[in-house]
Amino acid sequence: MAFPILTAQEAAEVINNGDNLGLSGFTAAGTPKVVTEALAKKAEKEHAEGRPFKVNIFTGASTNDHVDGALARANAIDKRTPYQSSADLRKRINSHDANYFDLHLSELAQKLRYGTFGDIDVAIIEAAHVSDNGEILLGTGVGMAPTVAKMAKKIIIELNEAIPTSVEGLHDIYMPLDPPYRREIPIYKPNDRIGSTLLKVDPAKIVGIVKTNITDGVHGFSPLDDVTKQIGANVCDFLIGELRRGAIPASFLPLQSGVGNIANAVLFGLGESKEVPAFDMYTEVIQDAVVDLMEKGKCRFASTCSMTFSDAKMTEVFNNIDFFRDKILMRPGEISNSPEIVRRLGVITMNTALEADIFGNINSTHVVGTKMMNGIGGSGDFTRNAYISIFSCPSTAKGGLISTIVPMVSHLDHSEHSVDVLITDQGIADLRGKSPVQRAETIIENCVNPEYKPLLRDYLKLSQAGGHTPHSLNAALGFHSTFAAEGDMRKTDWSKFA
Ligand code: 0RQ
Repeated sequence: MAFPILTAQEAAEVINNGDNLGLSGFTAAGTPKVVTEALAKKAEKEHAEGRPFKVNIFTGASTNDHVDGALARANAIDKRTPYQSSADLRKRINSHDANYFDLHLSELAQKLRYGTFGDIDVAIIEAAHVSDNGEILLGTGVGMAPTVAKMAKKIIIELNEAIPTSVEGLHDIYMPLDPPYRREIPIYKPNDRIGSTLLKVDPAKIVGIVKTNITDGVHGFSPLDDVTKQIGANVCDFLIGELRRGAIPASFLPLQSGVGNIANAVLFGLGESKEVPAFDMYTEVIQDAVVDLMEKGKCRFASTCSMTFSDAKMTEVFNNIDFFRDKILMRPGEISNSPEIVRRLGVITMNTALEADIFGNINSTHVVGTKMMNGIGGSGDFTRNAYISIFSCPSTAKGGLISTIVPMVSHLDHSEHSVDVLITDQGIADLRGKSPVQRAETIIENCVNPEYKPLLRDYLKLSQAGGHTPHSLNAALGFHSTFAAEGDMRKTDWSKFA
């Protein structure tokens, strides 16, 4: 092999304080696993000797504990974008130890190429194979690998022997031209292949190969609880209703679904439905449920950025790879999440809210308005350009102490203009074509938990004089301030906000 074999520690020595690091992968899938652990140890040693050591991390989406967890625990992250889901990093972000900025996933690769955030000093790319001339067979996720490999001054390959080379053919590597030379991205059907199966990099930039044998370590799903099942059933009922009235073509449309138990429940419900025909997905992540749907013939094809499967499911897929070869294409995030393609294909999008307000604005990211949860992820890329955009969430959180439907969202990620339908365990609010007051009435009657309905009906009365989108500016965040003071939004007393 043309490239030196390095230990993770030797590879970490290539990385300096203040470097911009670009990583392959999207979620835990396809994300490096050993060099960042060694880097965290190096940072701890530097800190112990009184020297500063932090790096800036640019990735496709969230990562894994080997990256965000290890580096956050070592307090070795300065800038971080565009999405994360690590409890340790979340603490660093909310205490201002790490400077996180939240970004639509489709935008980061192009913003890097535009020069917005400076150079990429080192790219760490997980691979199933690399040839002497620099052709890389990526692993279970792509993320921003093409862009960071192109921009990086140095490339470290993590050659992961847990990934069989039979994954060749599942990737579709394509990089759009940048303005002012940009043309359309030529995807007209979800399964149109537009790029190459391998990522070609300049071999002179590869400083070495670190061998690993570590799986992505994605956990399986917990059994669906009644609330999640009910949300899934409500989303299915809505989609079947649209199909029956002809608002969705009989051949159906491609689906995007976010991550987590609700997305899993929705896909499970669609798989069970006799009325929903076999469908395609144009999405950013596929999880275990999609494998089952493919095996049942219900999902024909999925365009994605990663295969975020549990280890058991991944083994099943690797063992039966020829069955999946024409059913999955993994693309860079700027293609899997491309607003242009989402709008062209008519993608029906399904994402999760932390909180929604009675007018249909969505907070996906900030717990009680200030504490970062994960980030906006790809939800905005899809929502804003959807054929129909759906948000769902349980009607309450923390055992009922929090109503997820509030008078005014405490942080805004998706505005009322982009949100078509809101669905909770209580029911469905179709917001399309409704004025703000009509939306509020529909959301309160159909989606709000019974314990909170009287309070929100009273809020609407209290604010009725207030114009097109009526609010009482004193009381608009009354649920949140009551929760902060008394730990229970049900104790809200509007007379205190008069
Ligand atoms: O808290 O963890 O302490 O139990 O928030 O809530 O209901 O378990 O939901 O795991 O599906 O996450 C929006 C965060 C939902 C996620 C979000 C508390 C609740 C619980 C988690 P605990 P659930 P999920 C695909 C597309 C944005 C990006 C996106 C997300 C915890 O779906 O990050 O959609 N989405 N990307 O108790 C205070 C509220 C709350 C609340 C819930 N209103 N106030 N706490 N919680 N509602 C992904 C990618 O782009 C890769």
